[in-house]
Order: sequence, then structure tokens, then C-alpha cells
Amino acid sequence: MPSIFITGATAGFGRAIALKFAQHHWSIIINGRRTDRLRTLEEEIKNLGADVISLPFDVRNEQQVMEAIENLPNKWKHIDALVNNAGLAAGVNLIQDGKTDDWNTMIDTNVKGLLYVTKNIIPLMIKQKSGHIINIGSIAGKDAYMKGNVYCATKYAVDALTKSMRIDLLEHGIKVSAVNPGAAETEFSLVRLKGDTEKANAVYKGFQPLVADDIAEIVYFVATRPAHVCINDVVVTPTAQANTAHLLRKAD
Ligand code: NDP
Ligand code: 8X3
Repeated sequence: MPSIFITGATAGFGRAIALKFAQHHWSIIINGRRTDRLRTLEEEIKNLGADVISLPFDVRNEQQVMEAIENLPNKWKHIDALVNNAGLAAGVNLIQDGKTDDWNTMIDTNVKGLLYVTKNIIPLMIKQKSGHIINIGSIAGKDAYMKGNVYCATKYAVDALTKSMRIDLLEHGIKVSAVNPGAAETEFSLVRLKGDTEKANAVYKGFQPLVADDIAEIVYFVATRPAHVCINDVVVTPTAQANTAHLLRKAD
């Protein structure tokens, strides 16, 4: 069975992606920092009849990333697909009001974390002469928006890295794709708004947002095209959202 490595699988898109591929009996490597959630997800995946291994690490910690991947049992070292999904927004502020802690968290997770994980998996894919890296970007990496500043910058970086990786890895037969969602109801806004449930719920008021399974279906489609087909870039929004600036909300 093919195998997939998913970062940030304890919630939202990552969790839905893990379950989607498990339904299709892929072998699943799941990552995240919350070990209790990894354990629960492991059980759910096993109940679907798929093999699973948990790698609890913080993508921001280069040493942890390196050791976790190096210490994978040999049978797990053949990785057909990597989904670089772990990520977050922290805060919603004008640039002049931004907090450097938030900036560091976003840059360290969304850009450097993605790089650390990818750097440690690429050698395995080069050795096997195949592989597929799927980066979760965002519409925030296609258009900047007010108070998006540093989050947008990290997702623009993901866009640039996706394009660069595809060029650099061409000779090794490794596919590189990006899936760029618009507004999706996950724990994203709760994290961004530092646990303020009321404000987080308001983000999705008056329109039907994407849900995690919408993204999981797309990632599954992207990952299962024939060997000669590489989907470069997918941008997907709720029907009520045209881009970062135009979201149609209906009053109650
Ligand atoms: P969630 O908050 O629901 O899930 C985020 C996941 O990332 C969690 O599993 C979390 O796990 C993990 N994560 C965060 N920081 C780290 C870290 N340092 N190390 C390891 N894992 C980490 O959000 P989403 O599912 O919505 O977000 C997933 C990706 O999709 C992100 O890259 C986000 O930027 C992107 N995105 C989200 C959109 C949305 O509207 N929801 C739209 C476009 C893109 P844990 O806390 O256990 O470590
Ligand atoms: C998350 C979508 O538009 O809130 O990446 O930035 S948005």
C-alpha cells in the first residue's frame, strides 16, 4: 500500500486528510504536538483497516524533526506522499500593531517548519526515485488582505517554495503540488484569535465555509493522478468567497 506523511494531523485538514487516505487503505504517518489526539486518531485509522504510526514533534524544532524521521522504522521509510499541512495564523493586526512573538510563530511554523520536514524527507524520495510533496498554501498566499500581513507573507513563501521545489526536484521524478484553500471552518480561527470562541465563530457567520473534508477530497485527488500527471496548483474557496477581499455574507 502507498504511504503518506501528514504534518499537523491532530485537527482540521490534516486529520481529515489522514482519515481520507486511511479509508483508501494507505499507510499513514501522522504528526502533531498533541499526543493524546495522535493516539485517538491512530485508533480511528486502525479501525479503518489502515497501518499507522505517530510522530509527535514540533515542526519548528529542527532537531526533533530530524530525529523523528531518522528513527522511523525501515518499513516506514518509503514515503509516497508528504503533505506539509502543519501551520497557523497568530493574531489579526495591522502591521504597525503586530506582535513579534506572533510573527516568529507563524514564520517558524509555516515556512521554516515546512522546510525542515521537507529537507528530511527529500533524501528518501530521491533514493526511491519517486514521491509527491503537497504543500497546503492558502488564498492568503495569492492575495494579501488587511491585517493579514505576516500570515500572508508566510503563505506567499509557501507558494514560492512550491514552485522552486518543483523545478529543483524535476530530475528526481518527484511531483510538487499546492492546495490553497479559502475560508474553511477548522480550529484555524480559534488558534488565530487565541481561544476566543465567539470571535472565531463570527468568522464563519452568514455563509457556508469549506469544511476539512472538502480539502481532504482534493488532496486525495491530487495525490492519486497517474504517474505522468502533476497538478501544480489548486485554489479552492467557498462558493460565497471570490477571493480574500470578496466574501458574501447573508444577514440572519
Ligand atoms: P487547525 O488549527 O485545525 O489545524 C492545524 C494543525 O497544525 C493542527 O493539527 C496542529 O497540531 C498543527 N500544528 C500547528 N503548529 C504545529 C507545530 N509547530 N508542529 C506540528 N504541528 C503543528 O487548522 P487548519 O486545519 O485549518 O490548518 C491547516 C493548514 O491549512 C495550515 O497550514 C493553515 O495555514 C492552512 N489553511 C487553513 C485555512 C482555513 O481557513 N482553515 C485556509 C487556508 C489554509 P498541534 O497543535 O497538535 O501541534
Ligand atoms: C486561511 C484563509 O483567508 O483567513 O489561510 O487567510 S484566510
